[in-house]
Amino acid sequence: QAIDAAMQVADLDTELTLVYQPIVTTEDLEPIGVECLARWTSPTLGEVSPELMIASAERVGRAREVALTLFDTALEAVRQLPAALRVSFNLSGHNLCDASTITALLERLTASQCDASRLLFEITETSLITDIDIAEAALQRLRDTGARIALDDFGTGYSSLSSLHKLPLDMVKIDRSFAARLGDASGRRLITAIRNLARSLSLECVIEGIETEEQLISARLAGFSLAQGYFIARPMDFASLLARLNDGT
Ligand code: G
Ligand code: G
Ligand code: MN
Ligand code: NA
Repeated sequence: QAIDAAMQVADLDTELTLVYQPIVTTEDLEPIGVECLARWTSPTLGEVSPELMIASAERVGRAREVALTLFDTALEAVRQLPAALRVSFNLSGHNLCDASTITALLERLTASQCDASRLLFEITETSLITDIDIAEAALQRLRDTGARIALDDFGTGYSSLSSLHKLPLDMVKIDRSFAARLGDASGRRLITAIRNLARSLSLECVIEGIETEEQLISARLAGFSLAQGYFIARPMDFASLLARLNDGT
């Protein structure tokens, strides 16, 4: 496969970057954090989606290297952003289930002297399926630093409902497929029920994929205080993020 050939020889330091998407309060659209999203520009293939990039890195044995390269960039962002902003970093199931990857991430975190409580690790429900005990141990190690854990794409998996209460979690991110259903009454009831479930477990809740003003208003009415999506802000490079934060818009 061309993608694996390109990944095998990729210069990760120069070909991988992060873009940043604000997470804001629904009340006044004030950013409370940013999610880091990977971008790979291959000299031979051009832009490759993060899903394909991550899958290829796993196939060619570079998943740990990719995670660590991106994490260094995320820690640099933590250093440069206002202390009130939390920085979310996505971890794949492969990363989570490899204890030496977690060890290496923790070493980078310590060496950076960043305040770990400003970091949030996002994991998906599907990443928990392979081995829930190993994943749980990894989450505990990450959380022991003071970093927080968010369950991403919430509502699309099927493993988590039974294990939700025993996992060390701080936040759930409601999958963007639900935001599209804010327009109809039955969708709103479903979304409100999910939010109530999160609330009863004392989990913070972000609704993702807000693409219109109507969806933002409905999300606010449904009791969501945090949101993310194209209507609020698209993922952007670091310079654009700083400009936007300084703008106050
Ligand atoms: O940025 P975009 O919407 O194209 O991301 C597509 C998918 O890739 C999302 O599910 C997102 O969580 C995932 N993704 C983006 N960046 C990273 C990353 O740095 N690590 C991992 N594991 N997944 C990522
Ligand atoms: O799985 P995860 O939540 O990490 O995925 C984040 C991905 O969702 C990013 O690739 C980002 O580009 C994309 N995304 C962010 N906001 C929106 C949105 O409002 N609509 C859609 N369709 N995608 C979004
Ligand atoms: Mn995410
Ligand atoms: Na998500």
